[in-house]
Amino acid sequence: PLVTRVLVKNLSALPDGPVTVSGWVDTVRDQKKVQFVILRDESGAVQIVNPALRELPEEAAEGDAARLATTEAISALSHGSFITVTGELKKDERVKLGGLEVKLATLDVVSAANPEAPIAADSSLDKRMDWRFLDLRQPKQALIFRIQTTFLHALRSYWVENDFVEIHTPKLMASASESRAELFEVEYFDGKAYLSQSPQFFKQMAQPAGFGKVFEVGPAFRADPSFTSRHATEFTSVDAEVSWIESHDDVMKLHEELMVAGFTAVKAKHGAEIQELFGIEIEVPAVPFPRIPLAEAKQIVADRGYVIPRADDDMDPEGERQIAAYVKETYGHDFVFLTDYASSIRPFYHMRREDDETITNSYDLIYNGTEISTGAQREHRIDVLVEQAKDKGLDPEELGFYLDFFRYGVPPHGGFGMGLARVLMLMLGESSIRETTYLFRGPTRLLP
Ligand code: AMO
Repeated sequence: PLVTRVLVKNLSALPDGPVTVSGWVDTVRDQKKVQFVILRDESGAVQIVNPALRELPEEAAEGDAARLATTEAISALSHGSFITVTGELKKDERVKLGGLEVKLATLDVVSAANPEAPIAADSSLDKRMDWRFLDLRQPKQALIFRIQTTFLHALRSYWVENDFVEIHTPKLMASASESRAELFEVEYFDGKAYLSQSPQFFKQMAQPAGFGKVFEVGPAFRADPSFTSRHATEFTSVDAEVSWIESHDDVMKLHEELMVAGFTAVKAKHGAEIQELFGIEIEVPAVPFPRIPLAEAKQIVADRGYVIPRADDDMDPEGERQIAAYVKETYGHDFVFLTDYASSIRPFYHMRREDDETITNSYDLIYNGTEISTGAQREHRIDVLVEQAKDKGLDPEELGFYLDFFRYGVPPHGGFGMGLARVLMLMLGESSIRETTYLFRGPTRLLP
């Protein structure tokens, strides 16, 4: 049977008496007469106390040999070893750590740790990535993934309550799903396959399939060689796609409701811990989020004295920071939808405006100064879609399977894709998505 251990956080609710706790050795204070071990499990830390017996008295009592062995075992404990302790729980207000301690009866060193720890608190991020499992033992790092769980759970609850269908689209593809430039090619028997860059085509497929509303949380791959703090070669993409929209505004409404659901749950469950470990007060964003057409946003940024250096029509990272600062000052909001991106910089499947085909019905969601998401209404009229594909230099032949979706009755639809690690990075004020990705993948990182 499994050891019936008690989680450290639950000790305070127990009466004084016998308990079993298991966890990792945090620190050992090995004093002559008494030994203290701070034991940490996934829920917290507790002090273990052991009256030391350094040598056998001439007239040794029964159990003295065992006490001597335990004392020596504690002296030899290395940081990070996994131990199980049985003993007597005793409340004691003088104990700073949780107002209780466990007086040790037996010690079982289940799995000893090498005494030389490969990383310390001040190790470089790269070194910490090398030893990610040890890095994740720190309560602050572990909290990130509890927050992620809560956030995604809230999104899922929203989706389930609102009748969405969960889909799992293939990650092996016969063609690109976004830009060809960022495509990973893999050998596929006698031919080639490509790793999926986005569930884009297949979440759209669910619309003519009659699913109505779908979502997916899954991996996306981008052969992006850059080493920025916000790019990974593999990331978790949070996608939604819905039928019967009138414009991208309906997608934005869905998007902001989801963010409110996610942030509300995170604040309720982890607000205090986030305050303590990250020094950040989680704010549930007010709806509607500000919406600013891109052209206007660029003018605002220019008026603030920042000239976007790129010749094309996109917003660069500094421009995103500038517009976010403006929105924060003007509306007190951390989120902003930038809308109406130029057709020239958007994929062929974005619907273009009826009155101005140089503009798409699309948006980017910026949070604390960084893009976390792209969304759009899709072009569902086959003739227009084919023209737009050609306009982008794409071969309609190669897109055949996708174009067929639009030849047998497809409702107007739209959706968005959002980078999960980016949301967490910006929510927690972290400087890189390496911190908020369980195991980061980048141009020079495939291990562990
Ligand atoms: P896009 O390419 O803008 O849109 O990606 C959507 C969101 O995914 C995240 N993201 C990344 N995160 C980490 N590393 C990367 N290399 C990376 N690339 C993208 C970002 C980005 O905002 N199919 C469309 C979405 C849609 O229209 O539904 C798409 O993939 O947070």
